[in-house]
Amino acid sequence: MSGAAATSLPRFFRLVAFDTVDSTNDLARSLATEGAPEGTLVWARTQTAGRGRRGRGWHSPPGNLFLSILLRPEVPPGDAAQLSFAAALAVHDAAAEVLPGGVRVDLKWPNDVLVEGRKVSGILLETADGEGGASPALVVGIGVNVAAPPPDPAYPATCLADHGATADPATVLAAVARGVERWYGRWRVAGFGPLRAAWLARARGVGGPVTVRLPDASLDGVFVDLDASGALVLDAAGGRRTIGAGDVFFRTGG
Ligand code: BT5
Repeated sequence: MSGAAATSLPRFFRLVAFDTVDSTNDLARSLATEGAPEGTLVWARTQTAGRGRRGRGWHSPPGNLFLSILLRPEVPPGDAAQLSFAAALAVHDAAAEVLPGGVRVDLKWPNDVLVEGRKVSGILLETADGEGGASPALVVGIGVNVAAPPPDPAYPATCLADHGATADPATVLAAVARGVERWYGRWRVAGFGPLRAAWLARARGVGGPVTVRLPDASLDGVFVDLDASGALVLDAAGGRRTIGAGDVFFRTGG
């Protein structure tokens, strides 16, 4: 465990640090089932089975950042899914903090953070069963490429170091944790509205042409909005569609 990171985390968090785990999300879910409190933060130097969405893998070498935060929001699971946007905003702010001025950081629906148009972070939100019928816990998994990008990503990727950041994983961890506490706090007080507005202000491609890949189809259209639940609103050839999950590709350089 890094003493520096432990002391610079907001008091909301309880740090549980490892050298190597299979997946910080799996570990956080087990801790949740055992009754670990809200704010438990699992941090690992490396993962042997890091996971993306829909069973995809997450490249997890030492030097990058892997963490999972346990939250216990008192709302229906559908609303809790909005917290993935809190995490994306936190990573956005942390990246902007450690990168030199003038480097472009923006957000790609639903939860990716891009540096100069390339993916630097991914977020995986999962639920964990509550102990003895307690309300389900939420695990917010966050991966940030601090020192190395993956070899063969489906979407162009990068790392913070390649754009001039000198921060180590512990420093980025502390910045991300501060952001999660800040955005989670705003969500608890004011709901999704301020997060939606902040996300849209940092998003890439709003108003422009995108292709959205779904598990069994691919849709071309204009990315018109983020709706009040966090879904992507797409004006496609066949009419307006509201999309809850998918992969976005931009069709122009914008
Ligand atoms: C995500 O999935 O972007 C969510 C990634 C969440 C990772 C964190 S790390 C801590 C916690 N513990 C876990 O086990 N997971 C979470 P998705 O949008 O499905 O992106 C995965 C795809 O991105 C892969 O299929 C690759 O093509 C590509 N990829 C893999 N590793 C990458 C990396 N390090 N950076 C950028 N792209 C990557």
